[in-house]
Parts: sequence; structure tokens; C-alpha cells
Amino acid sequence: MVIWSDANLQGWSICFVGTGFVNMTSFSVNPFWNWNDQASSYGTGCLDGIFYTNTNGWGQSQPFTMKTTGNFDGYAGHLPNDALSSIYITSDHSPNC
Ligand SMILES: [Ca+2]
Repeated sequence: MVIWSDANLQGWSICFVGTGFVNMTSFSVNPFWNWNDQASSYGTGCLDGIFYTNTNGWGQSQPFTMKTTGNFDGYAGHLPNDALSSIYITSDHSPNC
């Protein structure tokens, strides 16, 4: 899956593969900028899981399934913009997705 810093799949991007749990605080572009509260759009690739607004799986959540793109815009159950703090990736359907 890919997470982008701007809406509509633009800006900085970060890619996750496989299953597991990540806190976005653990990933930085440089010493002054990390991924906490920076995500604006996503593409799920072959993965299913849950986005969270807080670290360690707390706060508001948004389930996601494979082959889906979207913006974190606060609409239709999506997390608000610049709020993503953790991701639990529960299933990896590659290479058959
Ligand atoms: Ca957050």
C-alpha cells in the first residue's frame, strides 16, 4: 500500500508491504518531518486493514480493503486529513490481487 502526504495520490509517499502494525511516528522523511498526522490520501494495493487517528491503534478508525484509493477527507467514514497515526495491516492478498 502507499500513503501520500497530499490529496489525490500526490506529494511525499511511503510504501508498506506485508502484514503487521505500524505507528506513523516511526517513519521520517528527514529529522524535521515524520509521517505522524501528515497523510492525505492512500492506495491499499493488495492489503486489508484498519487506519487509526492515534498511535497504537487508538482513536477513530477506518477499515480498508485491497485495490482501493481515497483521500483522508473526513467524509463517508474516512479519517480526517492529516490525522493518520497508525495502521494495522491484517491481510496481504498478493500476488493474487
Ligand atoms: Ca493523529
